Amino acid sequence: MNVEYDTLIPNNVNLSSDKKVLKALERWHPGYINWWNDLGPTGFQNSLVYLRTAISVDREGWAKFDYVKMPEYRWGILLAPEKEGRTIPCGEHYGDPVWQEVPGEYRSMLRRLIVIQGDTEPASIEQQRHLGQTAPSLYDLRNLFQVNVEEGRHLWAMVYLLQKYFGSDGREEANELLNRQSGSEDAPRMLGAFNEVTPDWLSFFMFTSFTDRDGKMQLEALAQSGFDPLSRTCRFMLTEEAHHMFVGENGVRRVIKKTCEEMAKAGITNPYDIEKIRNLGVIDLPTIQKKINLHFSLSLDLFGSEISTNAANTFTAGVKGRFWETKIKDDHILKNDTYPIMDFENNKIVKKDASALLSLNMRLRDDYIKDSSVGTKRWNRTINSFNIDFEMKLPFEGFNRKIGSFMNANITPEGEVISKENWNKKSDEYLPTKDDNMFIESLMKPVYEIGKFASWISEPDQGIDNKSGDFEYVKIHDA
Ligand code: BYC
Ligand code: FE
Ligand code: FE
Repeated sequence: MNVEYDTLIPNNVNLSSDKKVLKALERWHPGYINWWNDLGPTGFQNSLVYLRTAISVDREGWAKFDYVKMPEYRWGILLAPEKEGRTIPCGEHYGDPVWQEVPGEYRSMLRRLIVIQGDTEPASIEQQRHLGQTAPSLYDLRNLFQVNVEEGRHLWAMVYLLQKYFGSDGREEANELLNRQSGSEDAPRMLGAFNEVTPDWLSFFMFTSFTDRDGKMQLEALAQSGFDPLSRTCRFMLTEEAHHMFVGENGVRRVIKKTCEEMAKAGITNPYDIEKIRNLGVIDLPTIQKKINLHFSLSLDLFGSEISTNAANTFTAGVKGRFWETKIKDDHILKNDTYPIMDFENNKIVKKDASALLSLNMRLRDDYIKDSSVGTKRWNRTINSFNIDFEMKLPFEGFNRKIGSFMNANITPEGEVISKENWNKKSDEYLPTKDDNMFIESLMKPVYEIGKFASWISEPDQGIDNKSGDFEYVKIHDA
């Protein structure tokens, strides 16, 4: 599959012979660069960052590594190769050939999904924009910027679909994607978690572990779309997504490891000896658990309501499938099927069967929880290896929710329903307090020396692109 790499916008969609779309994208480009300069990473725009750039969509050798100034990153439009004979994998058009153009009846449904997906990408960059100022190492600084430029490319991916397939309203939506802003009063980003702050590096690692993993699940579901250009776009985005979750999961693991190491060195065995542990310049395990509670619950909200007609409609239309739809053994239409869901009725958690079609958000969320638990297992293996009696846990799914059945319910991370009064008394044990956040913030001092790491995080086991730990991942010019 040919990638045009000499053009302003690298692509494998033959933009040079698609003048209208090329023009629309070239018109959008300066606004994007302005947005990057205003709301992308603060500082470091002249620094040389050792980044990977997607240059092909082959499974092997799709990326190349080199020093790049971020504003000169080659944000390209790359779709995974067409699968010959691909058919619509779900819904009422099951088995029909996939669409290469947008079906008129599903136009607004598709546009809405693409806009929501597109909105999250720049939002995350805005949320992370100040983190470069406090990076714990050059290695981590580079990883932050890698995630940032790729989320920028994901925005390009959605903007291409809007410009190519949705005419003038697509162009308007593309502009709006640069106008909304994370946390803004007047024009906030569309989904809750993308208006929260990411004030410190532990939050960043939690975000990339849990919120980027929602990205993975949603992209997997959209990769099943009967609208083939969306499917192909998402399939290629997933290639990049794996690294984002690696950064998060491994980041959290390195924080945990450093805490355990320092505890062992100081002879502290009680993980709740918080003051003593904090005095070692590391983050105590109970506080890390609180961060998990926060970011996991925020990310669960991103799946929408357990019972959703939107989800049923997009599935029946063949516009959005389930996680690994083609591997599931059923009729892929689900008209007569049920799915076990969890609900909150009369102040009680109940399990019941609901229409499988209406429960698709819940199903994707269940798949997400399974996927997330792999990370927690790894973290616990690290804690175990130090013989410390502590276990990280994903909180109960009804804990701290703002969307769906458990909205406003008072449920502990263990899944116990309690009174509002008790919740208010106990919430400091469940979620990071102002003090916890202030302590974490106090540790956030930049470490830009080659091969050095901040006190609260251990070195990675491996460098990037087979480079060593003391490789100069970022050559800083005017930070
Ligand atoms: N916040 O039927 P419902 C990523 C709205 S992350 C605010 O329950 P539906 C990334 C909903 O829009 C992946 N509003 O839910 C990660 C609807 O409003 P309208 C992003 C919410 O529609 C890290 C109403 O409530 N991609 O890529 O079935 C870094 C009723 O909705 C929220 C996608 O999400 C919320 N949390 O499902 C960078 C894929 N939840 O329309 C990037 C595209 C729901 O009635 N989006 N609402 O006004 C979708 O598939 C669906 O829109 C959702 C919601 C799964 C988000
Ligand atoms: Fe993304
Ligand atoms: Fe991501």
